[in-house]
Amino acid sequence: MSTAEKHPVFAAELKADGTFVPQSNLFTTPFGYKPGEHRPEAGRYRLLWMKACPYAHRAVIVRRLLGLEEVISLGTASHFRTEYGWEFSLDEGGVDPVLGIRYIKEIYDAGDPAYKGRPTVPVIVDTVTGQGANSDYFRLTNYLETVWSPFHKTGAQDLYPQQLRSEIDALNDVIFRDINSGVYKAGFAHSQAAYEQAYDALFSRLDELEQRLAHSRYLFGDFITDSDVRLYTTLVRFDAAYYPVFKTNRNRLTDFPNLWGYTKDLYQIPGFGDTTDLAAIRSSYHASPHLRGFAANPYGIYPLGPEEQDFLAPHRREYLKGGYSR
Ligand SMILES: N[C@@H](CCC(=O)N[C@@H](CS)C(=O)NCC(=O)O)C(=O)O
Repeated sequence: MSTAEKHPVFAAELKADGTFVPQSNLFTTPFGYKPGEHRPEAGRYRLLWMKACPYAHRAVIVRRLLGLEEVISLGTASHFRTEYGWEFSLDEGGVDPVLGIRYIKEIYDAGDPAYKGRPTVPVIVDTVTGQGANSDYFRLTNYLETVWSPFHKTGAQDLYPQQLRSEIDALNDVIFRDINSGVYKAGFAHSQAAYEQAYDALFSRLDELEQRLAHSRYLFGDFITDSDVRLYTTLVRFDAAYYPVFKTNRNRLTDFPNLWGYTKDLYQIPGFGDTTDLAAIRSSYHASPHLRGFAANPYGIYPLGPEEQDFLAPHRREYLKGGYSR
């Protein structure tokens, strides 16, 4: 495809050299307790997601790990994109039962009637005003981990420990640039050079993390942090979606012994595997109308593997008690 024939959904985000540069977020007012911020409040906010999206999935995992299910409600759009974007077709009557909306686009249109970007998930909506509160997919988990702490369940783990924040932030930046967004930069590239650049950066970063995880059960030791959630949501989609559809195929996740064991380990922890819908992931990336062209999939066939049993196999990482070397 030449750069003259840009993909209709992503056209605004494709540069002249064929590079994919994601749009910026519409709802960016932080959660917090200062004037002008969205004050955390139990029962007021609703997180909207669709199950195939790695960025939305990480907010859903953190919500579960921190025990915020009763505090922030969850609305689930279908993982098949319509011409108007994500639709609540899984719900009775095709509308979100709390917000009464049919499309996530309605939240974006209400926030900015002139909005021309893609209406994306995750987005947290204020159910009192019906307005979008925050769609900052990069920071959303950090808000849940910090300013939402008065609402965490008793004994919730600290996913963003104060003394590690600068290291977590630095690692999150490279995980985002080369891995989370890296697979999209490869998949949505409209030039060979842009694809190869993203592919090389992705696999050199995965090689680096493969080494890091040889001696450390999780990225920072024997405890889970925000960085593990971010890495997991891309890895668990890798062989099902990115390898075949986005052509990130130097090798599969299962060819990296440590990254594969690490992904199974996380999958088997409540909050990770039980929020991962492999069937939704497989069918969305392969057969959602807006992605079919990337997989040259004119008939919308989607694959049956990998399956849950693959992720439930023994990982044998329990003996790794930490020891990640800085
Ligand atoms: N909010 C970010 C990232 C989140 C994102 O890309 N979400 C995807 C799903 S993973 C989405 O909602 N896409 C909507 C669409 O493509 O229309 C963005 O605007 O690019």
